[in-house]
Amino acid sequence: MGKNESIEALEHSDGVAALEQRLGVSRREFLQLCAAMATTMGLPKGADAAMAEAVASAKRPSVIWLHFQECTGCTESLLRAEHPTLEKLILDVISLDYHETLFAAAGHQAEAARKDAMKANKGKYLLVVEGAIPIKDKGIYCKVGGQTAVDMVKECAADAGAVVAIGSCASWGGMPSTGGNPTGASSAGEVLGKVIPNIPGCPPNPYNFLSTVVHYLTFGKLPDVDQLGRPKFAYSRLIHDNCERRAHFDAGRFAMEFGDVGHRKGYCLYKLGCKGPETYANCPTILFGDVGCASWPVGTGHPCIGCTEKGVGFSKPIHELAELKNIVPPLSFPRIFEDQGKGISFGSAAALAAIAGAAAGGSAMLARNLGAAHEAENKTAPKDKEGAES
Ligand code: FSX
Ligand code: SF4
Ligand code: F3S
Repeated sequence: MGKNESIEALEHSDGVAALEQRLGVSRREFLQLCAAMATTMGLPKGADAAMAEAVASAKRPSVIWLHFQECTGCTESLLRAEHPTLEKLILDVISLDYHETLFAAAGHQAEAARKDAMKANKGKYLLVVEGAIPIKDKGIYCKVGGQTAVDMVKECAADAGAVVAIGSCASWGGMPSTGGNPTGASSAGEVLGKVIPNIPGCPPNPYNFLSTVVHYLTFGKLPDVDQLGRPKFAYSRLIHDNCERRAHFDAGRFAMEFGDVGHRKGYCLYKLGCKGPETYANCPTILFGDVGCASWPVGTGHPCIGCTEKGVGFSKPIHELAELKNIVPPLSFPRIFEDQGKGISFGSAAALAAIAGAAAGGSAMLARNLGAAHEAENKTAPKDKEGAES
C-alpha cells in the first residue's frame, strides 16, 4: 500500500502532475479512473490511492505479448477505445517489450528483442497470451519465427513473473476451437497445465485487462480468480442479473424477431437467443468504448452470444434459448385481459413456487395455470400482433 491513505491528497503530488504531462490526461480524470478501478475490483479503502501512486511512479513491468490463433481483436479493442486515455494508460502502465502487432521491428530483430526482454526481466515480466494454441500434429498449425506456438508459450512462461490469457481464444480456445477443432486449438492454461488468470471475451473489455494489470503493478500479484481463472471482480455475476432489460424478462415482455415492436421498444432478447442468463461477465455495468450508456451488445439490440463463456459462445447456436441458471421461467405468460380468476401472475406463481420449495414443482404449477390463462385468453382476446408478450 502506498503512503497516501486518501486519493484526494494525491491530486497535487509531483508524480500525478508528471503523469498529467506524460499522458495528456487531467489529474482528476486519472484519479477518477483509479477510484473506479478500485471500486470495480471491490478493493478496501486506500487501494485507489495505492494504485494511483503505483501507476504514477512509472515503475513499469515489462510485458511480453504473444499472438497465436486469433483475430487480433483483443489488441484492437485496447487500441481503438473511443476514449484516448485508455490505450495511453495501458501503454504507459506497462513496458511493452514484445508485441507482434505493435512492434516496428520484424523477423530476427523482433525475436532478439523478446529474448533480451526475457533475460533482462527474468522472473518479473508479465506474459500476456492472446489467441489459442494449436496442439494437434505437434503444433505445426501455428509457428512464429520457426517455433511452434506450444514451444513459444512454454518457453516464455518458464521465466515469467505472471501469465495472463487475454480473450476467449487464449482463455478456453474460443472461435478457433469450434467446428470440430481441426487444429486442436487449446487455451494457454491447458498448454501450461495450470489455471492462469483469464480475461475472456471476444474481444474482452479493456478495463478488465487494465484493472488486472494495475492490480499486479500495485500489489505484486494478480486479483482473485474463480475456478476457471477469471478475475472475480469482473466475472462473478451473470449478465442477466445486471441487464437493463431484466424488468422486461421478469414481466414476460420479449422481442420475438429483430425489428418487431418488442425489439424496437427495448424488450428482453431472451427469445432471440440471448445468452445473458448463462454468461458471467460485467458487460452491462462496465460497458464498452466509453461512449456512454447502452454501449454493449444487448444495449444495442443484439442478444448476448456468451462470448466470455466456454461451451456457450461459438458453441451454442445463436438463437438457441439460454439455460437459465437462477430461475426457470414459464414458456408463456398471461395476457393482461385474461378472464378474472382464471389466470395467475408470474409474481404469485413465483411466490407459490418458493413456498412449495421446489423450482421444478413451481414451474410445473406455473405451466398448468398459464395453460388455463391462455385458454381463457384464446376465447376472449383479439389477436394482437403488436404485443410481444407470448
Ligand atoms: Fe479476436 Fe483476441 Fe476474439 Fe480471440 O480476442 S476478438 S478471436 S477472443 O483472441 O483477437
Ligand atoms: Fe437481458 Fe438477455 Fe437477460 Fe433479457 S435474457 S434480461 S436481454 S441478459
Ligand atoms: Fe460477449 Fe455477451 Fe458481453 S456477447 S461482450 S459476453 S454481452
